[in-house]
Amino acid sequence: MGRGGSTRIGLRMDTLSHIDALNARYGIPGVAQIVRGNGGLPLVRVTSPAGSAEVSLYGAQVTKWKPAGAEEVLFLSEKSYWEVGRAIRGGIPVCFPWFGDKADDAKAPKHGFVRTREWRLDSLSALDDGSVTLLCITENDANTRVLWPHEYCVAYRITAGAKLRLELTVINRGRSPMRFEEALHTYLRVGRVQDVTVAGLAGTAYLDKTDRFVEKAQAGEITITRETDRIYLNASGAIEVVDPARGRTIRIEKVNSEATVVWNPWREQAAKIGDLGNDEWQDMVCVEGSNVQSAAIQLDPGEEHTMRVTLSTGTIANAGS
Ligand code: TA6
Repeated sequence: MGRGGSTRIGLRMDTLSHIDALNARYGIPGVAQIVRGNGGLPLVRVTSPAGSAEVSLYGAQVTKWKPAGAEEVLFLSEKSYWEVGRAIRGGIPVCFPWFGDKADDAKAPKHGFVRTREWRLDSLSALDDGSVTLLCITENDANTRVLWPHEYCVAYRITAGAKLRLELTVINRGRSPMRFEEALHTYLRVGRVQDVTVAGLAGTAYLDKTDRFVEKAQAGEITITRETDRIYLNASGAIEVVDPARGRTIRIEKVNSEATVVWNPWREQAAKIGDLGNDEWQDMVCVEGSNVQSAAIQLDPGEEHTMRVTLSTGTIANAGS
């Protein structure tokens, strides 16, 4: 290439920002763009015939998803921080390689460190059924090794359309066995949490985080009547969140996920969460496909594991009648 040509290209690359460069490479006109989201964080905005969605590359966090013709499914706090170093409050944070506090280090970041890192966008494409699929990747580096001494690759495929399909693959690239926890910490948007039923866990044992992790048995379906923070074990089946105020159900189907976390902070705990608006606790319930506690995953060198969570919505027959 002649001198003038390379200079021109050099100048263009200098002036293109990181986000513009991502959009030039991966954007699909009219279907998916990479734009500056809140706080200037890179955001993949999907507007496909089957549904719309937003995914922040910071944390590979789905922050919005709406099947065509339906209402928004995910809760996103009006007071969320959009700052590097802090997790986005709402949508679907990815928790890895531990869940909650790190067992041997109380100062380590809660829920691991991948929700507060920018992930690499690896591919973005439109599918024949009108949905859009993207692959985000995060890998170990010098910073992660300080917190967790393993070599890994996490590849997260997000497919947004009439359904939202989430596939989290973890690969052990090191030379020793690797044990980790993972959770897709899904904040569901509900009409009034006090009216909601979380169905599908009746009879299942859970660890009650509000009561020193004491193991209890779930009697009947779950209703939220106070602070609820539970890890259901041996809970690989589908869950249905029945939301009479919005006249809809949200179904959560899981593959290779043995634990399900259900969380609502209720009034008093919510007041201590700086990035949750007044009374917003009533608008959300978290139902989290996960492998945590006794369901943590162990991988030998070279092995990989994929957990899949699929969300879909339905209407409640005779809602409002
Ligand atoms: O998934 C439930 C939980 O572990 C709760 O204990 C609660 O603290 C919540 O996650 C939110 O955690 P965060 O670090 O995002 O404030």
